[in-house]
Amino acid sequence: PLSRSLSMTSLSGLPVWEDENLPVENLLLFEVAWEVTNKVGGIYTVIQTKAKLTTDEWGENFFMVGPYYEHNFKMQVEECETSNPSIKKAIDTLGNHGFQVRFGRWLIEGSPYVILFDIGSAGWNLDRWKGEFWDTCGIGLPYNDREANDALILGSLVAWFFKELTDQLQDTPHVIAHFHEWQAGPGLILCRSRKIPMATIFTTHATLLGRYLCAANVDFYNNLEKFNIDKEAGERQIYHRYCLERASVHCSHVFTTVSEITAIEADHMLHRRPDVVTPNGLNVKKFSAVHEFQNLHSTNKVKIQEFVRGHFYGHLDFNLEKTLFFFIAGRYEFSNKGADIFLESLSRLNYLLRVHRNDFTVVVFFIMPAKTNNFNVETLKGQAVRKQLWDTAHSVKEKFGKRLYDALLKGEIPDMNKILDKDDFTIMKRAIYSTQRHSLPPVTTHNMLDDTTDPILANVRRINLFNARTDRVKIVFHPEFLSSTSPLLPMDYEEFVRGCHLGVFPSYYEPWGYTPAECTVMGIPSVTTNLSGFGCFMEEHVSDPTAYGIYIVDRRFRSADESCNQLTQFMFGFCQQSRRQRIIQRNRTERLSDLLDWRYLGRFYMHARHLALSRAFPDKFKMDPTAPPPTEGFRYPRPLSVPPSPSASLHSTPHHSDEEDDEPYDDDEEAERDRQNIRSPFSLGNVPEG
Ligand code: G6P
Ligand code: 1S3
Repeated sequence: PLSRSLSMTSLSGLPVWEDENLPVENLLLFEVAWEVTNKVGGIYTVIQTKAKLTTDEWGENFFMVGPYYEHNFKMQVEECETSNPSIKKAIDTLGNHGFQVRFGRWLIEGSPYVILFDIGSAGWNLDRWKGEFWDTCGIGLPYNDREANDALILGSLVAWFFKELTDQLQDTPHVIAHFHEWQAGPGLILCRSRKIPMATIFTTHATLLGRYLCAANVDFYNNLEKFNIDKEAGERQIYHRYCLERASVHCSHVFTTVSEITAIEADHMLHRRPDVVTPNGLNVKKFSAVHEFQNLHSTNKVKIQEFVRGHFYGHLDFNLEKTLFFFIAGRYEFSNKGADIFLESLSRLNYLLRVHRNDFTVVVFFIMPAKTNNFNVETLKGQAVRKQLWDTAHSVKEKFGKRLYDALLKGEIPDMNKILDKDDFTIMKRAIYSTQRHSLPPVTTHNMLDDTTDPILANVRRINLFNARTDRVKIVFHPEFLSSTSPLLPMDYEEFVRGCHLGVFPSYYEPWGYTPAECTVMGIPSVTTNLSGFGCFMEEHVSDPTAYGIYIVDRRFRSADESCNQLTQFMFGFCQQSRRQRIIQRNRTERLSDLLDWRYLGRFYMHARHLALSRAFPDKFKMDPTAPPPTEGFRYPRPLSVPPSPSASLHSTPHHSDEEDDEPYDDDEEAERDRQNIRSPFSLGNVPEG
C-alpha cells in the first residue's frame, strides 16, 4: 500500500512532491486518445510533448492507444513486436477476429509504444456495436455523424482489448487507462459497464457545450448555472456527443481537466467537479548558453523582415529597425480565440500611435487557416520584386567591387562618379520603377474562398485598416499554417514565433491555450486572458506576470469595450519600450519556462493515476484524500529588478529610466541578478538537453 505526502521543501525552488513514486513495475499505464500519431488539434501537443517524461517514468510499461491510419503509421511509427506476452496475446486475439491492430514505437521524443486500431477493418460491426452500446447505456448515435461512429468503433475495440488483457493478468500488474476527450469516451464507458478491473481517468480538454455556446457569442461565464444544458445540446444537434462526454465523465474513477476555469465550466456543463486539474506542460529544451534564444530571435526576425520588405514593396516608408511584429495563431474560431477584440484593439492602437506621433510601426500577422485558393498574385509578386531588387543590388555591388579593386591595384582612388556606368544606372532605375504599385499592400496573402463573409476580412473593412501609408498598424492575414517550404514566408511555426516580438491571444474560450505557453518557453512575451487556462495558471503562480512579459487581459470581469482598452494599453505600452527593455523582458519571460515544463507539471498526472488506483483498488492503494494539491500556495516571485514601489509597479514593464540610457548598463547583469534570485533557489535548473 502506498501513501502520498506533499513536501513543500524545495528542490531548486519549485515545490517537490514526495512519495508519489508508484510501483510502476507492477502497473501498466495506457493513454487512449484519438490524436495518438494523428494530429488534429491541441490534444496531440499534450500527448506528444508529455511522452518523454512518461516513458522516462514508466519505461516498458507505458503504451499509447489510438486509431490506425496508414499514412500516419508510415510517417511516424516504427513497427515492432511487443515484448509483453499478455499484450501480444490480446492483440493476437483481436487479429484472429479480423481486426487489424498495429504495434510499434512512435518516433517522437521518448519513443513510446503505440497500439493502433484500424477503424476501417472493424467498420462492418458498426450497426451491431451501436445496438450493444444503446443496450448498455442508452446512448444512440446517428448514422451521419462519422466522427461519433468512428469513436464508437475505436471504443469497442479498445474495450475488447482491455478485456482480453485483464483476463490474462489476473491480479497484477494493475492496469491504469487514461482516456482523453469525448472521442475516446466510448472505450471508457464500455470498460466500466463491463466491469473490467482497471483504474480509469478521463480528461476533458474543453467541454462540447462550452465551445459551442461561446462560439455563438453567448455571455457564457455570467450564466453558467442558468443554461438548460440538455436543451442547448439538442438544439445544436450534438446531444449524442454530449451524452458520450457526460457519460465518460461520470464513469471514470478520476475526472480531470486542464485548468481551473474549465473545471468550473465542467462542473456546470457536465455536472461533475474535476478531481484533479492537470495543466498542460511542454517538453522544454534549455540552451546551454542562456543568450542563445535571444540570438535566435534576431536571426528569425531577419527572415520576417525579408518577407515584410517584399510584401510592402513600394510602401516601405517605415523603418524596419523600428517595426515590431505581433501575431495571433491557432484554430480559426474568430471570437473564441479573441480575434474580434484583437482587431478592435489594433484599430485603437493605430489611432494612439498616430496621435502620439510614435515612430514605431507594428506589423500584425494573423495565422489562422481558412478555405483558400492558394497564394494571391499580388503577394507572390511582392516577393518576386524584392528578389529582383536584391539581385540588382548584388550585381551592381559586384561590378562596383571589381572596378574598385582594379583601381586600387593600379594605385588609384577611382572617381566615384564614374565607377558605375550609364547601364548600371539604367538597371537600377528599372528596378526602382518595378516597385511602383497602384494598390495598397494586400491584407491577405491568399485568395480567400469566402472573401466577403470572412470575419477577419469583414472586420478589417469595418475598422478601415487597409495597410495605408499613414497606418502605423499593418495587417497580414496568412490563412494557412506556416511551413518552411512556403515560397512566401519559408519558416516553420517555431522559427516564426521566435522572430516575433509579441504573441497576442485574447481568447474568450480557451481551456488551456498552448500558444502563449509556447511563446513563453521561447522567451517571447505574450498576451493572454483570465478566461484562458494558461492565463489563470500564470496569475496564480507568478506574482507579477506582466513584469515577466505575460500580459493578462481581464475578459471575465470587464465589458468587451474595457477589455479592448486594456489590450490596447498593453500593446501601446509594449511599443514604448526600448530595445534594451525588450531584451530584458524576453530574458524574464524565458525564465518562466520551468513552470511550464512537464518535469514539473507531470506530477498532476501522477497524482491523478494514484487517485484512480486508490479508488479502483482501495485495498491495495491508499491515498490521503485531504492532501493538498501539489503546488498549492506556490508563487513565482516578482523579479528583483522591478522596484517594489506602487508607482513603478504600475508600469510593470522592466524598470528602465531615461538616464540609464546614458550610463553603461548591463542587462546581462540584471538577468544574472534575477537568475541568482530566481533560478538557483526556485527552478529545475538550466539543464542542457541530453
Ligand atoms: C536579441 C539579440 C540582439 C538584438 C535584439 C533585437 O536580443 O541578441 O543582438 O539587438 O535581439 O531585439 P528587438 O526586440 O529589437 O527585436
Ligand atoms: C483544446 O484544443 P483547442 O484549441 O480546441 O485542447 C488543448 C489541449 O489541452 C487546449 O490547450 C486548448 O485550450 C483547447 O482548445
